[in-house]
Amino acid sequence: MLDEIVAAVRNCRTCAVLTGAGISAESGVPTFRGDEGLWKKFRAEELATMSAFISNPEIVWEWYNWRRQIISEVKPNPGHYALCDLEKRFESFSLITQNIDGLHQAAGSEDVIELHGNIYRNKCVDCDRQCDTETEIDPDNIPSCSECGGGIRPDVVWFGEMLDGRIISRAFEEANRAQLFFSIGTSAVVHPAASLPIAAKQSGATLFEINPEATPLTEIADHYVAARSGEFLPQLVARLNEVASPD
Ligand code: BV8
Ligand code: ZN
Repeated sequence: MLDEIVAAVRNCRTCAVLTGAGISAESGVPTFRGDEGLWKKFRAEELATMSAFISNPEIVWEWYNWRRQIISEVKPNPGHYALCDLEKRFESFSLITQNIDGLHQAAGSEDVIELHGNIYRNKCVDCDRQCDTETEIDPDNIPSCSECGGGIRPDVVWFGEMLDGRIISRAFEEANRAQLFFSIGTSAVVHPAASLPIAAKQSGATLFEINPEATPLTEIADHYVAARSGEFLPQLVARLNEVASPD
C-alpha cells in the first residue's frame, strides 16, 4: 500500500487534501463522533446551530470557550507536519479542512482552506462583521457588535448555515483539478465537505482515504489505509525521502 501511494505521489503534479477532526485527534482534540467524541457529551448538532445560539447563547459560548481552552493547550501532531512536507512535493497542493482548530496553520501549512471557519475568530450574529474582541467571551456578558449592536458569536459555520460561497467554490475547484485526493480523518458524513472527495474522483482523481475506521467513502476510494494519520503520514514522507535519495 505504502509503495502504491509513494508511486502516486511521485507521478502526480496536483494534489488536494480534505481533513476532518481525526487529524487533530492525536493532538488531543476530541473528534465529533466516536467514543470520546464531542457528540457524546453534547449534541453538537444541536449546539452548533443558530437556533441554539438564539435560545441559549450562554450555553453555546460555554461550549466554545471549553473547546477553545482545549485547543489552546494542544500542539500540531506529526500528521499535521507531514502534510506540510507533502505540500512541497507537488506543483499544486490544496489543503482543505473542516477543522476550526487552526492546527494546520500552527504546523506551518500555508493557504489553508477553512470550510467551517475558525474557532478563534468572532463575528456579529446580525451583520457578520468580524470582531476583534478578545478570544474569551463571558457567556453571561456577551459583547455586542460596535456597528449594529448584534450579539457576538464564534466565526464558524453552524449546521443549517451556508458555507461562504467563495470558499466552497474554491474547494470544489481544487478538488476537480486534483490528480490525487486524500481524505484524512473525516467520517465523510457532513455535506457539502463530504462531496469534495466524490467530486475529485468523478473528475478523474486517484482517491486515498486514511482513517482507522471505514466511512461511506471507503468503498469508492482507490486505496483505503486503516491507520491513524499521525502514524501513517510520517511513514509516507519517510519513504518518499528514501526513494528520492537512494544511497
Ligand atoms: C449546509 C463547525 C446548506 C462548527 C461543523 C441530510 C443529508 C445531507 C446533508 C444534510 C442533511 N440534513 C442537513 C444536512 C446538511 C448538514 C449535514 O451535512 N448534516 C449531516 C450531519 C447529515 N450540513 C450543513 O448544515 C452544512 N450547511 O449544508 O448548508 C443547507 C442549509 C440549510 C439546510 C440544509 C442545507 C454546514 C455543515 C457545517 C457544520 N459545522 N463544524 C463547530 O465545529 O462547532 S461540522 C463538524 O462535523 C466538523 O466541522 C466537521 O465538518 C463535521 C464532521 O466531522 P469530522 O471532521 O468528520 O469528524 P468526526 O468526529 O465526524 O469524524 C472523525 C473521523 O476521524 C472518524 O471517522 C474517525 O474514525 C477518524 N479518526 C479518529 N482518529 C483518527 C482518525 N483519522 C485519522 N487519524 C486518527 N488518529
Ligand atoms: Zn453587527
